[in-house]
Amino acid sequence: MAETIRSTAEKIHKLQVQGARNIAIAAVKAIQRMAEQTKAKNKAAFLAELKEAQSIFSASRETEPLMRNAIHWIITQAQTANTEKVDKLSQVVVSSASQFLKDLETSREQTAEIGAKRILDGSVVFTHCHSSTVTRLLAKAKADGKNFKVICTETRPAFQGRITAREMLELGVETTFIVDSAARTFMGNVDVVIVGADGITSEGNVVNKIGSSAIAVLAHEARVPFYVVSELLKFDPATVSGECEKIEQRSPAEVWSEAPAKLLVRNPAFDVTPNRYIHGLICEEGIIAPQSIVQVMQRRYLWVF
Ligand code: RUB
Repeated sequence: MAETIRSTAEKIHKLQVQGARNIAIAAVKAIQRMAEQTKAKNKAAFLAELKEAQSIFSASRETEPLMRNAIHWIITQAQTANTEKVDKLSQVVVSSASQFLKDLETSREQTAEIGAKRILDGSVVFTHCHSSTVTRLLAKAKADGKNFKVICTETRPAFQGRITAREMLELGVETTFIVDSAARTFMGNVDVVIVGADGITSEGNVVNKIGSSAIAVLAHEARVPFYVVSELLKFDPATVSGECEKIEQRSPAEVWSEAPAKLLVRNPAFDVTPNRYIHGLICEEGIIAPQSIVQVMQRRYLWVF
């Protein structure tokens, strides 16, 4: 297998690349490079290389439907291409990967444009973890001239909240950084909660960084709207046929590297926020009810099913 696939998958697994979008982008670019450098002798061998890359990336982080959808789309373009020539198939992969990345960028810009309107001047925005989709939305709100403050959690155990905090400070946004367990203490002063997503199920439940569902319940208790910002392609089509989204279980050492022997340390990376706690799903389609996700996907991205 191409070195570029293995090394990218390792970076993804180790969180050197984090967040669903960045993970999908890294995987798509690696597949693009692999296609450019392929030494496959025929179409079957070329498709086998792509399939192997697909399973390596799927195993690198298992709760990443955007990455899976992206790879599925690219492989389908190669499979259905009306050619047996490897150099032509390589071109198909390279150009469909570029198209995918371009469309993903467009979706994020549309999403930011729509969501920024929900950031009111003078408001306090609460976020959790680091979502590049959320920070793009907040950058757009700032560029639109909105003045707002951000409260962000540190996000144990991997501290992705520090990335968010730094990005907010770079934008010139007054930012307060709190431990995850302080969320309820601060929720009373919050106007809106916005988090990203790793996955969206067929019921419109949202899989995101561990702790998101607790924050959603706190927002509900405090009557604060809780929005999820996500490209529609984070939808997982397997959930339609009854599969549950797999929740990645990470190494206990990330939580406590020198934990006492016999102590059971658990480290789920994500949790599921039920749709009833979600005020709206901000996506390239607009702000939609999470429960309408299957209908919207059937209309816009039928190929994922
Ligand atoms: C990151 C996380 C982010 C989503 C969305 O978890 O939960 O909220 O991935 O991010 P991790 P984006 O750090 O474990 O990857 O909007 O950038 O896709």
